[in-house]
Amino acid sequence: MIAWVGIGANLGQARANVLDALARLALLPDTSVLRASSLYRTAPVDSSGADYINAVACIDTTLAPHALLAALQDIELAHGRERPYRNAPRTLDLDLLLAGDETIATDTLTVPHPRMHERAFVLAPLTEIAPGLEIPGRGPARDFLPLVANQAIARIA
Ligand code: PH2
Ligand code: MG
Ligand code: MG
Repeated sequence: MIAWVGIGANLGQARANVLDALARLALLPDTSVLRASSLYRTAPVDSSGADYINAVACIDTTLAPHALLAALQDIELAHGRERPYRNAPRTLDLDLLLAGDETIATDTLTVPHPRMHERAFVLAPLTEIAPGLEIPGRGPARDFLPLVANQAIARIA
């Protein structure tokens, strides 16, 4: 399965945490990182605290979606992720954005990620590495970029 993972951090060593997350994704069983976007500095959206560092990775994995979700949560916990309240600043957030062309709606996992098309910090890195990508049920990811043009985002060299 080809899966797309959103990576974000705005607490602690945010840039280092995002890079470490990419390294840990590559170490998951039967998983390889096919593509990783640039890093982006982004203003918090419905969140607070420092600017975020965001990126998106494309992985090829034999893990099933819920097993992948659990593996992502393990990586978050390795970075001391705490969840004091919704959208709190975080040392590391890993979101399963897309899992092949699957649509999943369970108590613990919704794929495609329900807000990904509303967020420049997802759409910009995603379309950087996959310009023609379709969000199942919604259409081409790039079609949503004009709608988030008001969200502050800058690619980091
Ligand atoms: N993640 C959120 C809420 N708001 N804002 C930015 N800029 N980047 C994020 O990764 C982010 C956010 C919830 O996970
Ligand atoms: Mg998130
Ligand atoms: Mg999350």
